Amino acid sequence: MDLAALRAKTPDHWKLATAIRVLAIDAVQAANSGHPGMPMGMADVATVLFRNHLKFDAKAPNWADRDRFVLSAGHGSMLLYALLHLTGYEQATLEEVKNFRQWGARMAGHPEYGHLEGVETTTGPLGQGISTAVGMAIAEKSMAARFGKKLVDHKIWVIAGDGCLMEGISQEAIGLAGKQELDNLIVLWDNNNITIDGRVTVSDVTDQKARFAASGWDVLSCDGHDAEDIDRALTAAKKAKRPVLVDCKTLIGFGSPNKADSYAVHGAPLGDAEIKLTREAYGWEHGPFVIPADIKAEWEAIGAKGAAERAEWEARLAALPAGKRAEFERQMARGVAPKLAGAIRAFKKAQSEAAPKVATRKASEMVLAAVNPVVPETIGGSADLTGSNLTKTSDIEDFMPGNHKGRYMRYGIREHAMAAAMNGMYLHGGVRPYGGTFFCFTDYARGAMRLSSLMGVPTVYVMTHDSIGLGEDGPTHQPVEHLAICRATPNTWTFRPADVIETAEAWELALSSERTPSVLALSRQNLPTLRTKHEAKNLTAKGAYVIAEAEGKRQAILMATGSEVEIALKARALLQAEAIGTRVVSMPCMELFAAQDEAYRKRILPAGGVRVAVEAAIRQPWDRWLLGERGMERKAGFVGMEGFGASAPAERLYAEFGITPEAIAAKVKSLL
Ligand SMILES: Cc1ncc(C[n+]2csc(CCOP(=O)(O)OP(=O)(O)O)c2C)c(N)n1
Repeated sequence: MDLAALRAKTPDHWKLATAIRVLAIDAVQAANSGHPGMPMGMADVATVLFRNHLKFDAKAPNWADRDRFVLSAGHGSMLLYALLHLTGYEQATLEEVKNFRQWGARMAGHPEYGHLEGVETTTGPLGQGISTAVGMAIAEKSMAARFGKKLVDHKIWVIAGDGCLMEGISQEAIGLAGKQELDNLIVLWDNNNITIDGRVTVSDVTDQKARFAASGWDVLSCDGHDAEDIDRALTAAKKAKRPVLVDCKTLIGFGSPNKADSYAVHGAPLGDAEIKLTREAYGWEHGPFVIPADIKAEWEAIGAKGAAERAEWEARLAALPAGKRAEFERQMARGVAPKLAGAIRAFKKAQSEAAPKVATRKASEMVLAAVNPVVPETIGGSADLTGSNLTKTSDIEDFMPGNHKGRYMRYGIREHAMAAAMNGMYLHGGVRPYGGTFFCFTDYARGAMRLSSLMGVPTVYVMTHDSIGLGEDGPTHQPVEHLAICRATPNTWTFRPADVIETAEAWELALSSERTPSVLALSRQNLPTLRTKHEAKNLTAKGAYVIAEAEGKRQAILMATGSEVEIALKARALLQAEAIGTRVVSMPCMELFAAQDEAYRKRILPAGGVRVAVEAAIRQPWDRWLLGERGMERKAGFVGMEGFGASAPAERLYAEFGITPEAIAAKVKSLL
């Protein structure tokens, strides 16, 4: 690559792009860790993008109609941080750049949502960014359809590397984007043919361009170091009628005389000697972290060029009728729908009187039928299990090309991309996503579910068929460890409601949550309404509560969730018949119970007597409530699963695995 020729061809561009490169090099060197190669290689593409195409205003990082920029190749975080610093984002100070990757720094190892304005989503787990961006593109289309293009008309730009494209989730995501003809989504592929192990070709021969084309994308190419060629490709990409992949041919570690185009520059500091040589190659005469004032000023002008457009947009927003404007602002700010609480209360009142015997997945559908009409920002969906998850209500239509007012996503058999897209919808603003699959297949969605928790994105996961209670489909479909996994994940509410009332309460909490995602583990089998006396208060909000008090002297406490609460209540009847006073505690959400003060927890789980937990899943999460919290090992027992399930009708499985009222009663008596 002839650096001198490139420099001579577009000298202004060269200075701007080199400023990114040297900041990345210096920050990685100072931190003694990080990934300089990718920022060095993609600085030219990023410079053209920010300079000529990206709609943004560095002084208003949260402007609703800004273009979104997602650095899917999150290891190249210094590319993003350098851009935010240079263009003048207030939080992205030079001090922060110098503090890259250190304790308390906004500029974390990989870009983290919520740490630094301008970081639109957390990336680093490869493939997540590009898939999250698909959700942002869907949200943009939805908002544009609901509020008009004068208010919502922007693009989602992604930089993705070979690693992002090799991850399986990327195929799920691009398939979804292609089908939806998301012409607001442009992916810039850092095609440098290098990963950590060496050349991409040591592990992959995929024709990426053919793959994207086969999935319904337009595909363009450019020389990723030639500013004019990049600009030509990006200009064309904006006019496409489908999502676009731009193949940007680049060199990793561009400009480093001894390390460019090799894996050596992917994830290690260049070292002082090589930095010196690289600076010389760039013709950059300034010391570490020094950006000459004229170059910084030029970058800040780029950061400010969207200000006028933003002012015009603000004026259009201000000119809206007050009601419409308030609704737009509420949805973008992710405020709770004002009619949600009332709808849930009315629903609970009606259902506690009607007392239906329905599966909690069906109960969830009934709740959604009450909620969707009054919460216009929900977008539901399922990974091809709509009739099983019962996630579609009759008032909402499919989201599809030509009907972006539709609020139901046909995600296809793409659990992982569904979860990532839901994160993206929420992060974009204006949408509260929920989506379903079988609880067992949370495994397939897990990478993105973890990011919901890490980012504090209150996605709602509607996970039906929550135990051996699903019956004949057998152990491949019967979750046993999944409740434990969800409960082990920080910042996750795992709800397992026992009846239609608890299901409504769980939905209310999930749709009011500001920072915590919810997993609703819902039954396939019918369950009776247990709460037949209406209480306006949301009892599920406490995580656990006494659903049946002991008569006479209390000798035992049964704790259960979901479908096992009914079984525990039957066990209680057997025990009470033998004058063994037994309390039953329903525990629909362990995390919320753990968050209550000790006085409340002690009231629900006082010391003394026998404790038995009942759940058709593994014991692990119950130990705290059995052994801790005033419990005693010799007085504690568990009735549930020890291994995988089996294929048979549900009733037979419960009998064979010993999750019955009789077995529970026997367990209690053996511990008395
Ligand atoms: C899901 C996931 N797996 C593995 C990694 C570790 N990892 C970080 S970067 C990388 C290689 C990425 O190659 P590429 O996208 O081509 O980046 P480049 O070498 O061009 O910087 C790997 C395997 C990761 N961050 N995420």
